[in-house]
Amino acid sequence: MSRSIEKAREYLRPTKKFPTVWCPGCGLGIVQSALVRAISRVGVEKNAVTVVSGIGCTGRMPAYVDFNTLHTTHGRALAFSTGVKLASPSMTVIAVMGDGDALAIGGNHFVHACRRNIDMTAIVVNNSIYGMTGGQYSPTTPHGKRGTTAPYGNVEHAFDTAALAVGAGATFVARTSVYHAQEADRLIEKAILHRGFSVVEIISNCYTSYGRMNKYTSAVDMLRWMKENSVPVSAWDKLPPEKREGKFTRGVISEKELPEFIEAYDEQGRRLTRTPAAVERVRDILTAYDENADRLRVADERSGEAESGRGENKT
Ligand SMILES: Cc1ncc(C[n+]2csc(CCOP(=O)(O)OP(=O)(O)O)c2C)c(N)n1
Ligand code: SF4
Ligand SMILES: [Mg+2]
Repeated sequence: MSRSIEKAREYLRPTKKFPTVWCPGCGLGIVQSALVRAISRVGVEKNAVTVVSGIGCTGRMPAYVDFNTLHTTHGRALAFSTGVKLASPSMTVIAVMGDGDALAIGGNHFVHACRRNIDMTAIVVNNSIYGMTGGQYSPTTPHGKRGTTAPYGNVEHAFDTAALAVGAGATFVARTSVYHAQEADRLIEKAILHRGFSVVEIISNCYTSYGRMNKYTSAVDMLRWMKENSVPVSAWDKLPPEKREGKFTRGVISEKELPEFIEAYDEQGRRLTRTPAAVERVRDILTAYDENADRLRVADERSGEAESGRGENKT
């Protein structure tokens, strides 16, 4: 058996959960393979990895990959991921979210996770639509494109997910597409190795809920669009503005070093406990807390006695 098949067996749940629920030609299988290859290359123990998702077709991924997995609520993958990471800082935590999951219902969580810089990775599978629920337009549906809730074309303008992540403070931001499958695993690998909050946006195809409605002829036609309309970051600046229209950049878009949240928080705690005044203050707070608890207990006992006294009078 080849090494890659061995790895696939080790990191997937083929006997329990396959075949997947995904439609033939869906980009999600490519994203999942890229994720598995990236984790395999990083070489982290599979029990030291947690993959978290919200809801949607993308949200099904934790069923198929054999790490610690959480399939949570719509828009809250990053909240659960934050909990996992704070409880277990040595864990490699990866949240996999659809565009609706990450940027509509989870938009608030997304921007604050970017700002907070906790050492975890967010993979946003951007298929420009709510795939699972049948094609409602999402915050990344391009202007003019159709969805079941925009039958005459979307009048809104789409988020640029990567630009949003950079603006909100994410310290590693990259983008690619499912057509560029090998680039996808290289970027996920870099994102996992980055110390801080990393975002990888993967432009994906949903022929069932988006492609058909927008005059693509097949899933392959959508992959062709990705090939022809993406530009490596290094070539973008040389492109005249009129040739940029409707295209997206791919590669590492932004990378910087900033103190990681858990390290910064721990360091602050160490600094405070080294200050005698801070120790004194914590002691005062705990004493006040104990005294208050005593007062409440006594009040409770008294009201219990009064209740039973009233009961006795009635009989
Ligand atoms: C709180 C809540 N609101 C709405 C839904 C219905 N719902 C399920 S999946 C989904 C959209 C999924 O779109 P996206 O996140 O882009 O994932 P995709 O299916 O495209 O991968 C919605 C609105 C839900 N499950 N929970
Ligand atoms: S509905 Fe779209 S996103 Fe969902 S599995 Fe089918 S092709 Fe993929
Ligand atoms: Mg989607």
